[in-house]
Amino acid sequence: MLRILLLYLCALAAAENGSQGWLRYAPVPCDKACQDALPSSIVTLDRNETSPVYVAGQELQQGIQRIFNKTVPINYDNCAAPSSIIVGTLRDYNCSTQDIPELGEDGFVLNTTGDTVQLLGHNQRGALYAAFEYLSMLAQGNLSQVAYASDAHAPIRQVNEWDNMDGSIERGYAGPSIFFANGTVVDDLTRAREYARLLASIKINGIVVNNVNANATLLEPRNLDGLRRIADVFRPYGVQIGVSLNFASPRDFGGLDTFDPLDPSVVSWWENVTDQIYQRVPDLAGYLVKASSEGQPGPLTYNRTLAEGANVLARALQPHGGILMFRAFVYDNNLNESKWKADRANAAVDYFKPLDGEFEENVIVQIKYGPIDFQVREPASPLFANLNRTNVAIELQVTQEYLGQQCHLVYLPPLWKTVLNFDLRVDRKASPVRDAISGKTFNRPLGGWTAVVNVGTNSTWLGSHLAMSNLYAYGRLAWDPMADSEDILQDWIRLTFGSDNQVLDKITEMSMASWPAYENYTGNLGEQTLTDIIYTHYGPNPASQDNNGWGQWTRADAQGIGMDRTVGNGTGYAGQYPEEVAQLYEDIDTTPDDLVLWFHHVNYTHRLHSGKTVIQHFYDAHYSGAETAHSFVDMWESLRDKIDQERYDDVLTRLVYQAGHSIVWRDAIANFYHNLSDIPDETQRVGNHPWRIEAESMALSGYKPYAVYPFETASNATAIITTSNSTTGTASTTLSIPSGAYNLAINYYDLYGGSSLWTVYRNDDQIGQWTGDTKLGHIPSIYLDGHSATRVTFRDVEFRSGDVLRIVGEPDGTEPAPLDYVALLPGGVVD
Ligand code: GCW
Repeated sequence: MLRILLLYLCALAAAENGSQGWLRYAPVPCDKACQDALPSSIVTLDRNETSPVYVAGQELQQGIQRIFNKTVPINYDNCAAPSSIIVGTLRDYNCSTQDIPELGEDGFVLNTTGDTVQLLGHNQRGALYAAFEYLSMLAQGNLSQVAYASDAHAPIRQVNEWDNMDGSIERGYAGPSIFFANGTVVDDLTRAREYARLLASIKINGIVVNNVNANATLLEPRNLDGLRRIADVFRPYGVQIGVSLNFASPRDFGGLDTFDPLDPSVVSWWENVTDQIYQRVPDLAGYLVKASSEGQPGPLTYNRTLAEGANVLARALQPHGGILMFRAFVYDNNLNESKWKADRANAAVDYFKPLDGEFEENVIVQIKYGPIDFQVREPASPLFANLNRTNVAIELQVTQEYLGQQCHLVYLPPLWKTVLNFDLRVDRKASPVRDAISGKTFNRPLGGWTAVVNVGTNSTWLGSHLAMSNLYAYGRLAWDPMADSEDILQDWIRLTFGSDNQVLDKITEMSMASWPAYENYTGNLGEQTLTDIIYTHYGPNPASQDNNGWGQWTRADAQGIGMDRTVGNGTGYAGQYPEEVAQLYEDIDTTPDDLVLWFHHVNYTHRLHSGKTVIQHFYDAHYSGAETAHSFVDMWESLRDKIDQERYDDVLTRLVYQAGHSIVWRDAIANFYHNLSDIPDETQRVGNHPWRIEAESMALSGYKPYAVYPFETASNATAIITTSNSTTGTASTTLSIPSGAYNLAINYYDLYGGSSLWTVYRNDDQIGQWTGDTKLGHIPSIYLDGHSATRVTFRDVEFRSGDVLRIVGEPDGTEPAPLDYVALLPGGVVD
């Protein structure tokens, strides 16, 4: 019995479900010399069990135990012991007289060169960061001698969670909230604690726990008590919590008849609420507010300025030392596309520039990286160059809202770096965006970083093992934006999958290729992602960009495409940048190809700097992007023997899905613009699929053709569905192909509302079977469209001419076993 139990425990310990993230601390081989070189004790300069320094001691002990199987005792006041690790604040460290460099807030010294390993922080948090950094070295098998001081790029390093009180998460793809359920804070905060640990290990010091589309019931006493519990869980890791507020709370929750920020009753209501929160959470970081945006209430309702609204909250926070993160994401979502000069991208500068200097000192304007909304490519928000008397922070997205919803591998740091490194040329001097957010450009005291993360209860946190590289890299860049994307990635790979060179190379190669590939098979040349902006933000729907008030327009018609954002002839947006940049973008000849459609409206036949026409670039990029996505599957499969089964299988499933969905994207976008422009692909790939058999052209029984909308999300615009919700459908065809082995790809639609069962036969032999219930985490669709379109592939199936291929579909619920086409692909063909 004991043996069985032990075996069971071992299996549990080895479970690779992703819950430890990059803090797995897998064993590292360590010979006698290595063992001898390991420290023999840990000296922790704080005994208080809820202090970050105490936690650092525990982390060191557990980490070394797991990595090297060595038990190292912890002492609390024995700083003289040689061969020990000393962790604490500089103030508490009085064991040596050697010079210690000046450190900034949260900074630390890491020194392994002397008798002792010194992990010393400017504050408690800094000491914990030093401990995690040292452990990260050890976990990567790096026992080298290092001595350096490290300081934060900026004081604000936060994450935002868009968690709702009912436990759902807006734009979350990894299950429900770890914080809230049924209108209140959950009892069990174990996962919250594990999250705090992950965040501290990447030097994140703040978390806003609820959605910016905020629910005022957060302010109910029981929920304020819940916030106290959440703060208690995060505090030992040096992470301060913050909350999103609903600007109409004084009226909608507090019972006042107004939420006018200048009304004295509203002012004192906010002061009172703030006092109540700080009674429970004395170190609350502060508030986050989305006001007068996308239907959220705000000061504009009362003709008050955004600054007047922000300042009321900021002043309520001042006695407590709190900060107000005020979002710049304010725009009119009822714009009129028939007006050539209307432009959503102009909104942030239009609203905020006139208010520069009017915000209280503890306000930080939180600016999305681009002027629209987390698209696959955007120019840097010009607002970073336009606020010289206001603190600013950048808002990034780790959750992949417009970028494949964690069902596509997209390593994001290279995208973020296009913005962080972009030189705004303020006053004709070097002024990269990263300097604006640190406060350097305009000599501001506060500033920094936030990222929308949206972790959920899924054991992998983000719903996908590989997506965690984005969270890890976000923290690393917020500490040091000069760090190299690939170096960060490789640290993450070693910590997550071990140090095998082949593992390192392949995951590096696929991750680094992933954002360019995603851009290639979605929206090119700065025309945004081209996902469905009205519905799921997931699959392709280029038409959804236009003819509505959201202002994410492409202005595509039969002749051309692109937003003219020049000053000379367009919306004037280019003129929001400092002069040198404005000139660069004003002129199509100096505008880089990858943003040409962002700034200019051109004919499809316009020649890019690359020498290609716009339309041919679309076609070529889409074919090449999909091929790259297919190569990820091969790369991953080459690691079959090097990765544990659990993670190997999970990642493979996602990469195979991504490869299939990249074809859906490729064909949808290529067909859409082919249809619109009527310009053929020079190499005749678009609309020409020699290996495909359309489902509607097969012999059907119990199935009927169905015109898919948008048309471009079905091959030949048509699919088949069962004739009723309870009729079994059969589609069959007699093959006339050269005999041989083929990869059999079948495109179907996986709808929300049912789990159909499909079975495929070659003559009477069953080749395979699948159900329509993939739960990969992206927002599902109730329609046959680019979100539900999915591919299943059976590899290396032998077919002979004359064989009958038959697919039987059993509908379920409201899902009528839809099929689009089958493709018999000779090895190496991607289509
Ligand atoms: O991109 C949009 C998202 C909304 C989000 C909004 C915002 C929280 O689709 O879901 O609302 O941005 O950033 O406020």
